[in-house]
Amino acid sequence: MRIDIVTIFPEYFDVLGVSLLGKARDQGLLEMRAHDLRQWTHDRHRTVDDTPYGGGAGMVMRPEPWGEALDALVPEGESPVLIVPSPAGERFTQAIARELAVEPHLLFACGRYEGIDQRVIDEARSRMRVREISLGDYVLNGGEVASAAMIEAIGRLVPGVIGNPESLTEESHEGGLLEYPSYTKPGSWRGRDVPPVLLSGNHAAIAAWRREQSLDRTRRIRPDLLPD
Ligand code: 6GU
Repeated sequence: MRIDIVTIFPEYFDVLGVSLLGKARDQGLLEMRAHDLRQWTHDRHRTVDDTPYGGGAGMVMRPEPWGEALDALVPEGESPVLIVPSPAGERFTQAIARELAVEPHLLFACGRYEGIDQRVIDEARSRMRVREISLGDYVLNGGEVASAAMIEAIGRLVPGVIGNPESLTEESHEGGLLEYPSYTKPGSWRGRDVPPVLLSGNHAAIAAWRREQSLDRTRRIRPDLLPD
């Protein structure tokens, strides 16, 4: 999978060289590149923003550098998915991560300030699939951290990125419930014992206990995930 990111802060994406995604990049499974939007400016100050038409607080990103960036990064006849992180977008979920994990090419457009001139997104829709996506109901200063989170959620679902694919099926948000609690050695720590059922060797009892824990945790913390 190829992932291009356009941002005025490419250094935010240094994290993509670390840990699992970094290894996947070294192995050639994920080809991730962060591009500085300012390379597509032509004025002395490398301006990317301006005041909003209609007035109001904050600045809006001008369309011209974005148009040139998309022209440069989208090969003729190719249709990547353009992802525009925005608190005004649809809410990001594991289901969306799964949909995007099978795409050969994703392009993240990280806005700053009050966002990107809407014509960039409208024009892009005429030649590629566009998704405006929000991480959740809170406000970040720009799309960079949101993009990094989405890239991690999507990238780890690309075949080969995670060594043991079974570890993907048990986790929170894959089975519709929150994940059960996990324990490792030692069996007793600061007066707290590992639940005895996990030491029983009874696989059916362990599975039943884990399911009950998942259900209980989901009822307490995320009842909205349970069917009515
Ligand atoms: Cl995707 N962008 C920004 N700026 N803020 C957010 C967000 C995205 N998701 C939640 N808050």
